[in-house]
Amino acid sequence: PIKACIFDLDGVIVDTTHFHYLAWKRLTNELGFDITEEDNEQLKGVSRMECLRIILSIGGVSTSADKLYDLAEMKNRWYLEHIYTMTEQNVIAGAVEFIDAVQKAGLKVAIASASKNAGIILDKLNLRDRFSVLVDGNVVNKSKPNPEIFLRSARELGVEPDSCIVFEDAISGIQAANNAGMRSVGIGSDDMLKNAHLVVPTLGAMSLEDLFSLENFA
Ligand code: G16
Ligand code: MG
Repeated sequence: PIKACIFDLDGVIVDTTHFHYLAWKRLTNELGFDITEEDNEQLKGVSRMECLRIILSIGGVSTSADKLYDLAEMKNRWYLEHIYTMTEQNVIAGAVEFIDAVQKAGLKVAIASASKNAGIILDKLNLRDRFSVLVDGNVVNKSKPNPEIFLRSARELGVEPDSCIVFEDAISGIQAANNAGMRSVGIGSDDMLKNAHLVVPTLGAMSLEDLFSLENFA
């Protein structure tokens, strides 16, 4: 039976994806090249340093280890400028309502985010208290598709991986959930997230009936 739901943060509950994109774009422009929305798809769910490596390889730029940290730090400062402007308007429509319904149905809920800023974002939007478990980029260092972040969430929730449902917008996140032996719900487009057990356009489109229909997947 399904006992818990594990939610990714960026792109599932809050619309920070565009803020990450703007900050990375600013960094690439600073370095003399550019990235597109399409490049940004590869950056979803991937840790900050891993994103930086991907971006530098797109631009054909190589740099020293010291400089890497400076660049990542600079991107993060620009990203946080956007984060501080966020209001409840940036919470994706219907997300909180669905999470509340899941809790009322007696299931546990956790956040599993690759972001080191997950706590800041949850606090800013007054969402932190809703989740009994938060596993983020400060405690996990293996990037999705490694299943570590979801396995750790299940452990902290006190449930078995096969009784968890993961909600993810990133290709790497769906793979990580599947690698953890969990059922996955893709948030976004069907053709992008083909490996998910179910795909819905947003969390707001998800019903408890859809959720419990996942029981039927072994
Ligand atoms: C998020 C984003 C990624 C971002 C990562 C690290 O993961 O999807 O694009 O690179 O966090 O973020 P930060 O630089 O804030 O530590 P998730 O797992 O929440 O989608
Ligand atoms: Mg995400």
